[in-house]
Amino acid sequence: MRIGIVLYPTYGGSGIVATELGKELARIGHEVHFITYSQPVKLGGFKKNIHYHEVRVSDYPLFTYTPYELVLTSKLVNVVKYENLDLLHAHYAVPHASAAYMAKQILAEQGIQIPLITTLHGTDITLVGKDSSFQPVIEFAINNSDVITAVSESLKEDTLTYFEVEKSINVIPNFIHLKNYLKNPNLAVKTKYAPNGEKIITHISNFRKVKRIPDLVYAFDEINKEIPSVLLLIGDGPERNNVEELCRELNTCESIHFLGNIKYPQDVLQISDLFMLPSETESFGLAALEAMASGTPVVASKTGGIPEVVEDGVSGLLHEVGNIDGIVKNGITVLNNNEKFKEGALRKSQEFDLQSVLPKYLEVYESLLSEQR
Ligand code: GMT
Repeated sequence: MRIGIVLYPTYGGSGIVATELGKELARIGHEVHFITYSQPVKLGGFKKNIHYHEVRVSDYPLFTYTPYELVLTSKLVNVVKYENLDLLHAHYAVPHASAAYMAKQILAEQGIQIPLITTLHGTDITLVGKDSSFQPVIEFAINNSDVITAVSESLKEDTLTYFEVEKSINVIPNFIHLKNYLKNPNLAVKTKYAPNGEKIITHISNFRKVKRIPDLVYAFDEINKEIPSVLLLIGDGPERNNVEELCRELNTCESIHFLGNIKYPQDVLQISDLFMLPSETESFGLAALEAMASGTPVVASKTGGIPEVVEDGVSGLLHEVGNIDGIVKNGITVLNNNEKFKEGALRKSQEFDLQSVLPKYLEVYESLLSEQR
């Protein structure tokens, strides 16, 4: 198959899942065309069957806002037409699914039929989708894609709650390549951050408000009083300055390290004793799955799709959103029973190995193409 993948190229989970899906499809022999505005962070170097088409937006003096969606649409039309694509897979509803729908209509006028699969990732529904300035476009894009997939049952439910959806939604969970996560931990790095055998607690996110990182910092401060620990914060985003200020206020900066974006987070997760994700909402929680696959148990909010990924009491412990005492209590319990939870985390992560999830996408692609013939 010749498959076009439209995605965000950044560190967000939707871009990571889309890139890993494309890389595996290419590895098993399909021709994959990534279409986005910059090289996807996880794409890596020169590989067989992988093509990258950059959407280049020029600044015209007339435009106050440069119309990325239109340039993307034109790019999609050209890539489908000249690379002879069999299908388009849009990750994230806006602007990817809506641009892909417009490209589909333009191509239809030229006698080219291109099936469109849209994967909903979460914030396109739970945050952006609720915003009335996007709602009609997202609803239209959902109803006019040939197939809709969502990354968790919870996201499917949210989509049905917020939108008038006429189509059925297939749940295909996120996945990871398990074999990339189980490596020997780098003990020299561990000693650098935890020279006196402190426990290592880790968080990874794009530092948006929805991640509730202050809850984590307050809870860490309490846990550290009971069990000497360090907190490694990975990622970057709008809340980082506030979080840095908070750790200065709490006088806990010595134990908190801001590491910024890291391409292979498993290197940090493998030396961690606990991963924390106190989000307000999370359609899936890919970072929690990455932690589990690295053998690191998770303490996270009982919200959205997280309970589908983190098995409460087995691969970690879940707390109500914003319950800082709950985070502290669960954190201490997991650190004191680390081996049991590590085992549970590894076991649960196996359900989400790429090898078990990929066939579900292939089945969708094949059934769409056979309808087309
Ligand atoms: O979590 C983010 O802020 C990034 C966002 C994205 O669009 O990449 O993540 C969403 O999609 C991920 C991949 O499907 C999910 O694992 C995240 O849970 C989801 N984020 C939220 O729902 C807040």
